[in-house]
Amino acid sequence: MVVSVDRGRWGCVLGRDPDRPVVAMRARELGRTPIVVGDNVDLVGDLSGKPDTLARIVRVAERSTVLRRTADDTDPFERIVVANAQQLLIVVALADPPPRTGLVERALIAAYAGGLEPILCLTKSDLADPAAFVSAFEGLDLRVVIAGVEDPLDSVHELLEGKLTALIGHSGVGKSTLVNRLIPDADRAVGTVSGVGKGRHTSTQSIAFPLPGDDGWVVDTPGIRSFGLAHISPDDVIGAFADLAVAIEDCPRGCTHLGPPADPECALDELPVPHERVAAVRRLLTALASNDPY
Ligand SMILES: Nc1nc2c(ncn2[C@@H]2O[C@H](COP(=O)(O)OP(=O)(O)OP(=O)(O)O)[C@@H](O)[C@H]2O)c(=O)[nH]1
Ligand SMILES: [Mg+2]
Ligand SMILES: [Zn+2]
Repeated sequence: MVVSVDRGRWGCVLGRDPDRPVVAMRARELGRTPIVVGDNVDLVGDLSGKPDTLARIVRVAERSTVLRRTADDTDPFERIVVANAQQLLIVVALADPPPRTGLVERALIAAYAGGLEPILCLTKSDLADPAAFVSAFEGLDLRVVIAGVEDPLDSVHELLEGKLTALIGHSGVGKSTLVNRLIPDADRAVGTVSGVGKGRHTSTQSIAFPLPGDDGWVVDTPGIRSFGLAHISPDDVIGAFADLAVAIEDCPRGCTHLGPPADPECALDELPVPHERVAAVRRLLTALASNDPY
């Protein structure tokens, strides 16, 4: 598995020994195939992991999930943030920087479209109460964990057990702080939040760490400012909700599923399911249609 990427060199682990990653390059025949953290790859060459050795990646296995984003909603170049993660931990500080729903909605959309189960993870619970922010996502059956520095992490450990989970969020929300609490050996640098609402970017690379005591992994990622979704359609989002996905087969061609007045004949308005869920999914579709990546 690829655990790190740095300027044309991939750190790969055979099994779970992160102390001796095999450093590899991409074999020429792979061209510009993206290879990202979480990818399972085939290696040839020197696999000893000794200093100054360089293996070659000759094949990238088919991915079970893909978290993609673009710089903004018109950017044709999508990057893959992480491959094969079962879960996306969307990390939001309850204060400093102040929480905003926009980035969370966009991360949710990317998770649903990419086949990852999203989890909302709230930090800095010592500074503000979570209730108001959490209520913005009612109706999505979204799992929520509170993981401030003063909160016990039992429930987080439970959620992460045996899974590959990527952490994502604005700079300064406490991703690396959380990774260090979960994995003391990770020794991630932790920053200070400078200025109002703007963290400096302390982490500059994505790295996967094995969770001690079970076979799960967490991927710490650099803070993001925006989350472009140029490659995602409303149907990709609705696809994550099985009953809604079946329903929209009855929508007229070109339906954006936002409901009246834009889509007066949207089949989501005919459903017997609780109204909050359709409303919550439509809030995501509105965020997707807004073309505002921030
Ligand atoms: N009060 C309080 N501060 C916290 C909490 N969690 C993290 N911090 C502080 O927030 C600051 C930023 O934390 P980091 O862990 O570096 O944030 P990050 O999300 O990794 O930031 P980037 O690497 O830039 O993306 C540090 O000063 C932490 O000590 C918390 O629960 N409460
Ligand atoms: Mg960090
Ligand atoms: Zn529709």
